[in-house]
Amino acid sequence: MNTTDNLIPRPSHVALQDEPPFTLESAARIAADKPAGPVAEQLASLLRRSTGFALPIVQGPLPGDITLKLEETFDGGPEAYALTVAESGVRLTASTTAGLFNGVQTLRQLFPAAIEGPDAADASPSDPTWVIPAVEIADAPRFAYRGLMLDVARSFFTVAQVKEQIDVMTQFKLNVLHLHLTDDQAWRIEIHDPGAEGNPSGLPYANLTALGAQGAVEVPTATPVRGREGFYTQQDFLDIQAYAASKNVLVVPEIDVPGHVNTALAAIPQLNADGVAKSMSTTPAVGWSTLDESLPATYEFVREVLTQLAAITVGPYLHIGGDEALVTGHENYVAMVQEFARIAAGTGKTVVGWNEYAAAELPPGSVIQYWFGDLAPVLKHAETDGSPVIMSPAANTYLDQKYAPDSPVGLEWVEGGPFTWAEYYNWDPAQGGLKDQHILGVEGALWSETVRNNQQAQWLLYPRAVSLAEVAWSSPEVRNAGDFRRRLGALGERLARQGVAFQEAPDVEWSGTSEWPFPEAATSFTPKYGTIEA
Ligand code: TNX
Repeated sequence: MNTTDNLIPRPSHVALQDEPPFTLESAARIAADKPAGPVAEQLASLLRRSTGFALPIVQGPLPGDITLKLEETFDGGPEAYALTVAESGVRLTASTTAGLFNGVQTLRQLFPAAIEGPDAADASPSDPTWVIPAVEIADAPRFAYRGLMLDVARSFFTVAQVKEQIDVMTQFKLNVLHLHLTDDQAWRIEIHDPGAEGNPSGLPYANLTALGAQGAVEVPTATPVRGREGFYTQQDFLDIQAYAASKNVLVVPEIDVPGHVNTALAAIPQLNADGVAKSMSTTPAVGWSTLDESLPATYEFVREVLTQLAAITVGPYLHIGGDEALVTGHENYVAMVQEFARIAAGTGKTVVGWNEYAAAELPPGSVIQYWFGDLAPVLKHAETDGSPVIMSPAANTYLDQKYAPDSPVGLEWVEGGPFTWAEYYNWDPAQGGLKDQHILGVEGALWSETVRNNQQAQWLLYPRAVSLAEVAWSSPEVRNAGDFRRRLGALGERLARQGVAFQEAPDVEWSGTSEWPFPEAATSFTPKYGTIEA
């Protein structure tokens, strides 16, 4: 076994060559043309940290260099890459910088685990550490959309924390970060007060964060630990997206309507039929708030918020939620969602919503994110209107669920749980009649009712998000659960060196250990549609 056997996600083609290996020497350089410069710079800074080598970025390669090459004619799809490792040098080819970025993640894993640091002193000087077997790799993703969702509403994550999450997820070629920005407990994105002209009813938009940023969830346990507070300015949101883009990650913002809206009802009195603002709430209960279908202010509000959000969203998608509107009434739900989706599409973005919204008529091309319940309406939209589907079935992708009954954090309402890396590995997104061509991709959601910092989030994410990364990237032909378990074991040392917390799944032989990020008492609580009332 060597590093070519340990790659995660598993590439389409890996052919070990019966030739001498490549050794990265201190005089090596990284050869890259201008457009490949930023990716080359990222590779260089990663390698410099642990090797201590200078690794300058240059134009033409010499023997012993690593070459990054953009070739328009290279085919295999926009994210594909080819990697050749030989004694004479390393050559990475792709048609886009996204392809190069993906290849760099593979190259990173081909180096010995010591490449992850923490520093050069750590490497044994007697052993020529930076050796890679000669290998030919050709690789491309099964699905274009490989996402994680972070619920920054129930408990806030700062800009720095979000960037740190991006750093970790991208080594597994995950390329979408969905931010759940609003919910019953809090509102996390700045919305400016528009001038009088754009605000016929005088709605106090700035109050959404003035009041709503101080909100957070509080789970009713023996020693409740309140969620974190905070919000993103519009500039913060742009900053997150710029950072994400540099790592091949697209950000998808979500404003959850018409349910999960108590914060909006508390901040903007006009959204209530009686004109009286609701109180803020910390309950983790779901499905108890709704916008009012009959109020013109409802549509004014949604239009203004989505218009401002669209203006600061770099990517093509706007997520409008649509989940768990349990007190809305079906007809009102359908009427509102149809209008909200139309408004969102009117901003020029592609609309995304949780699968309940498939009950409505949607603008052409709208994306459906399946999480729970009947897949049939989703399939119907996919087949008749070509709606792309994001697969997030709770029992295979929900990263907020416990690993085991004694997990110190996590929820456990999803049937079939608790869930380990295996349940999130052993499933196929193409199910219930859906075929690969209907599926945009896969996303794992980290709801944050029980999570209070990045390390705790990482512990719930890893290794399960790694399972999802392979499900989303690798073709079924190269996937194998037993082999994946072995590769997870080898990954342990890398995660440990990166300082990433992970659950030491008891059925995996881990090559490194995780920190235990739970100084505080367990925040265990069970119900969802059960005993906690608003
Ligand atoms: C369901 S999944 C929700 C969230 C909760 C989550 C807890 C979905 C679209 N909605 O509001 O946080 O369960 O697991």
